[in-house]
Amino acid sequence: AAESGLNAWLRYAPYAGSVFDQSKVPLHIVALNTSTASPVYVAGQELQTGIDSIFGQQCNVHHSHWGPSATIVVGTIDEYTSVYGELSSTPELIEDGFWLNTTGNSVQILGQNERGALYGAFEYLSMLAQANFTPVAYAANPAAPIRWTNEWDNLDGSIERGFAGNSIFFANGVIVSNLTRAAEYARILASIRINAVVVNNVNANASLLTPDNIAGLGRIADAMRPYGVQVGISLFFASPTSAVQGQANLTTFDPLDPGVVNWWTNVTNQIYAKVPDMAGYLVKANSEGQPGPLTYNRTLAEGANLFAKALQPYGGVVMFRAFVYNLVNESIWTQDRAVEAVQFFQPLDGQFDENVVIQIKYGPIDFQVREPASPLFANIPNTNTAIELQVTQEYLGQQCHLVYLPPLWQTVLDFDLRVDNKTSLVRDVITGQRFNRTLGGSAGVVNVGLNETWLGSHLSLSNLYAYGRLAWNPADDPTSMVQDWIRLTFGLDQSVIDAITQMSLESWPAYENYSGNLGEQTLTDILYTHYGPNPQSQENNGYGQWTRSDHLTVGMDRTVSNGTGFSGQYPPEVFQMFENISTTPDNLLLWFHHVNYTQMLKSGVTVIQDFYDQHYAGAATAQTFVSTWQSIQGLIDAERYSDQLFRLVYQAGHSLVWRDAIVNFYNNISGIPDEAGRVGNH
Ligand code: GCW
Repeated sequence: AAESGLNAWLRYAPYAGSVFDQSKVPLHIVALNTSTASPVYVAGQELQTGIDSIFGQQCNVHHSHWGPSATIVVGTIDEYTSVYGELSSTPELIEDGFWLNTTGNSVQILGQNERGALYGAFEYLSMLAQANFTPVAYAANPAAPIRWTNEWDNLDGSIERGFAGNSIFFANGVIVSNLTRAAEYARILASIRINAVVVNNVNANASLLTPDNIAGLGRIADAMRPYGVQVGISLFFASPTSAVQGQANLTTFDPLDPGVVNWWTNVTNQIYAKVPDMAGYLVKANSEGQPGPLTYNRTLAEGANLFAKALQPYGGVVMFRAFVYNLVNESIWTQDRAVEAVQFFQPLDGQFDENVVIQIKYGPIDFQVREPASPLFANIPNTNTAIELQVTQEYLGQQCHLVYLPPLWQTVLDFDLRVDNKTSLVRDVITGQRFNRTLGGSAGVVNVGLNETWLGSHLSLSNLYAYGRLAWNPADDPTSMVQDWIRLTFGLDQSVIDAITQMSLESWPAYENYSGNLGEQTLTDILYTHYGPNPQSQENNGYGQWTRSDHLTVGMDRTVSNGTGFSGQYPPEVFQMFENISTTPDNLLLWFHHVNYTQMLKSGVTVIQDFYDQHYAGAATAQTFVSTWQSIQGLIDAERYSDQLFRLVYQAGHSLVWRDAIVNFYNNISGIPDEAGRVGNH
C-alpha cells in the first residue's frame, strides 16, 4: 500500500507534472554488471522501479554496451571506461564515491566502486522523485569511511531501547529464517549511504558465536550485500569462558593469555569463512557490568587490540566504545561520571592498533537532550575516533514525541574544541581530517524493528534519513535534510513541506524546554524506563546523572576551581569558557555550575523563573504541533495523517505532564513563586 512505511523515503510517488519527457529522463538503463547480487545490478533494478513508479514509464535494463539512443548508465568507473572508453575528464573519487552527470544526452552514474554506483543511482532517483530536473555534473565523496548503524537487538528478538517491535534479525536465540526485512533495511540504508550494520546489542551474548549462529550471520550478510551493506557484530568480552556450544570453553578471558588469543583468532576465522566481508566488531567492555580487560588488570587498549589483531588479516575494524564508567557516589562532591572516559582513554592514546576506532557518544554522559561535546574528542589525537549518535529516542520521547535530532547533533559536530588553540571541530576530528587519521566516522544507534514504520512512527524516520546524510557529510544542513526527506516521504506540496519543516525544527528546542533546560539534562526516569518526567530520580543514584538540587541551589559543579574538574578536560580556551559562569552559555549553565535558584542568567531572568518560563513555552509549542499537522489534512494520505495525529495529540498532552511535574518539583523544593503566577497552589 502507498501508506505502508516499509519503503520509508523510497516511495517514488507519481510525478504530478506533465507526461514523461524522454529528453529529461532516458528510456534505457545500462547497468554494467550481470551478477544479480551485485550493487550495480540492484542499481539498475532500482532505477527501473523508480522511474516506472514516478513517471509510469517502463524502461529496459541492459547489462552490456547499449548505444542506439540515450541511456542511463550505471556502473563502476573502471567498467564504464572499459566498455565506453575514457571520460573527457576523470572525476576525483575516493572509496564509495560517485560521479553523476545529467548534462548530456545520456546520464552517467559512475561509482569508484559498486557501492558508489548504487549511491549515485539513489541520488539520481532522489532528484527525480523531488521533480528536480536541473542538469548536474559532480563528484560526491564521503567525509569518512565508517558510516555504520548499531542495532541493540538481542538474540531472543527483543531490542534494548527499541520502540518499533521485535528484531528483524533474531528470534528465539537464532537468526530468523526469513530475512526479507533485513534486505529491505539494507536497501533503505544504501539510499543514505550507510555501509555497515552491527546487528546485535552491544550488551552482547556469547551464544551469537555458535556455529549455527555464525552460519546465520552469513545469511544476514548475503541478504544485505547486494546493497553494499556489510555486517558487523558486537562481542561479549568473556565469551571464551561462556561455554559457547561448538567452541572451546576456557577458564580465562584474559586478553593476553595465548589460549584466549587463539580462541578469538579461531572464532574470527570461522566468521570470515561465512562472512568474507564482515565489517568488524563492536565492543562494550568494563561498562555497566560488562566484563573487559580491566578484570585482569589489562588496559582497554590491550583488550581492543586482541580483536584488532584477529581482524587485521581480513581488513576488519574494532569499534571500541568509550562508554566506560564506574558507578559514582553522590555524597562525594568531586565525583563525576562525566570525567571517566578521558581518565580511561587519554593515557592510552597511541596504544591502539591502526584498525581500532574509539566510538564516543556525542556527550560525556548518555544521549541527553543537551550535553557539551565529549572532551574525549580533544584528548586522543593519535587514535581513530567515531561519534556515536542515537536515532532511537531513548531519552527523547521514545518515538512518541516528535523530536528532530540533527539540530542537537549539530551542536556537537560543529563544536570547536580549540585543540592547540586551533580550529578543531568535532566533525573534523571524527572524519580524521583534524588529526590526520585515515579511519573514523559515525555510528548511529537505530534499533529498527518489525513495525511497518521501521522506527515506530512515520515522523521519526527523518532522524534516520538525516543520520545517513550526516555520516556522509557531517556539515550537511538540518533544514535542507528534513525538506528533502519531507518531499520524498510526503510529496511536493509546499504547505506540507512548510508545516513539517516548522514542526521538525521547533521540536528539539520544545522538548528541551519541557524536559529539562539550562543544561540540567533530561529530567526523566533515570533508573529504568528513561521515559516521562521523574526529576526526583536524578538524585541518590550511582549513575551520576545528577542535578544536585536542594532547596537553595541546583546544578553540577564541574569546575576545576571548586567542582569535579570536568571543565579542565577541555583544551584551554574551551576550559576557560566553561570554567566561568560569566562565559558559560545559559543552555549549559547547570551542566557546569552549581548556583542559587536566584542566579541571574544572561537572558536577564533568574534560573528558577527560566525553568518556569521555558517549561511553559516548550509545552505551548508542543500544542501547536497538533494544529500545524491538522493544517495539512487532505494533503497527505489519510492513514499516515491520522496515525501521526494520534501521536501529536498524545505528545501535546504529555508535554503538559512534563511541564507540570518539573515546575511543581522546583516550586516545592525552592519555595520560590512563579512571577507569572502559573505554578503552585493559589
Ligand atoms: O543509554 C544507556 C542505555 C543502555 C545502553 C547503554 C549503552 C545498550 O540506557 O540501555 O545499553 O547506554 O549505550 O551501552
